[in-house]
Amino acid sequence: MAGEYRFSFGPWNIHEGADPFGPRVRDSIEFGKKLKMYKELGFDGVQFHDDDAVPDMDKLSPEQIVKKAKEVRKMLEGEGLAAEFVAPRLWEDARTIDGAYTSNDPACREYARERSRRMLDIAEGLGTKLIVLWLAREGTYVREAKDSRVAVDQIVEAINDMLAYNSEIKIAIEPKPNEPMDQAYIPTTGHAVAISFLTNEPERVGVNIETAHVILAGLDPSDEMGFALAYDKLFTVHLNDQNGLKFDEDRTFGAVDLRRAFNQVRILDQYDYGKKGEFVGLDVKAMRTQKQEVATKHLANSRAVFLRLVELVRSLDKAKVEGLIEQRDYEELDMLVLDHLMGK
Ligand code: 3MF
Ligand code: MG
Repeated sequence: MAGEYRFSFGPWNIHEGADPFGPRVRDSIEFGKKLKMYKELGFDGVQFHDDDAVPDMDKLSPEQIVKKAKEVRKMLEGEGLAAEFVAPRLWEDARTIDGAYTSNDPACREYARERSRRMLDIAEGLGTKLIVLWLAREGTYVREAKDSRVAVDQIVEAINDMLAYNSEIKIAIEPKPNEPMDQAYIPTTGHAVAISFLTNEPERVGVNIETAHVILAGLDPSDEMGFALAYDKLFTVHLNDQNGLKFDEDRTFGAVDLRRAFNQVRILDQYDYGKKGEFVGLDVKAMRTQKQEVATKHLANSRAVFLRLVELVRSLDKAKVEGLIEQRDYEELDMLVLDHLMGK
């Protein structure tokens, strides 16, 4: 069954534990060493920010960037890995303080568009056609500071620019309602799907649904996945877990609400997610309390939970489910699922 699914994570998922209130608590692990951990942990795909692949890319020429990306591709091949996607990191540079594509400063907007083109060169060098767009700072703290009508046009133009620059790539928007912004412009799956239809090539623009982000929006992750699947726009997922409306926790998949995880696996498995080459992507963070030697357990555990839940999804008595739906006995259906998850 593991063979039916391929899993991926990003190098940022093995991290040092710094948070806004305290410094790192674990040593950094060099990129090459992280790559060696992928297969051991059961993973085949690597998710990238552009500068995970090409550090300090803003100081390099386009040719140097491509050369470096191709070297990383060789490293991946050496480990039997593939790049799943590349995402432009548009939230750390001083020119993205006020947003990237929606910054009020035209020179900063141009930086974001240029950086996005270099990111596409990196994707090409790494050999992936999937781009993820987490629109981190496209939003406001103060509503009057930007025009939300104009912001949509600016995001659409930036996406059109990328679609035209490389005719083979597909873009998965990763919606998130808040953090770092108070209000983000593309907060949910519905917004991302809607914006795809404003672009020049809607079929090339879809979504990356992250469990925690959906929960932060007060919605249900499996229902959001169903919505995206209905539009054929679930290009990838960022599975994790989240305990209510707090900071983005990126907990181990299923660790907070096993039934909510079960329902995500259920809809993915039911609708053949992965059969067109999609990875089961994780975006999970080791807790700050975790010691160095065991700070990758969140990855192996998330994968193990996913695979156990595939078994539970497939062994749920479908005839019983249908019978209870027929009788409209949803209390009994509730109990059937609970018993199943409790191993009865
Ligand atoms: C933020 C995220 C990000 C994105 C990543 C890829 C750091 O909440 O989830 O992870 O997933 O940048 O776009
Ligand atoms: Mg994510």
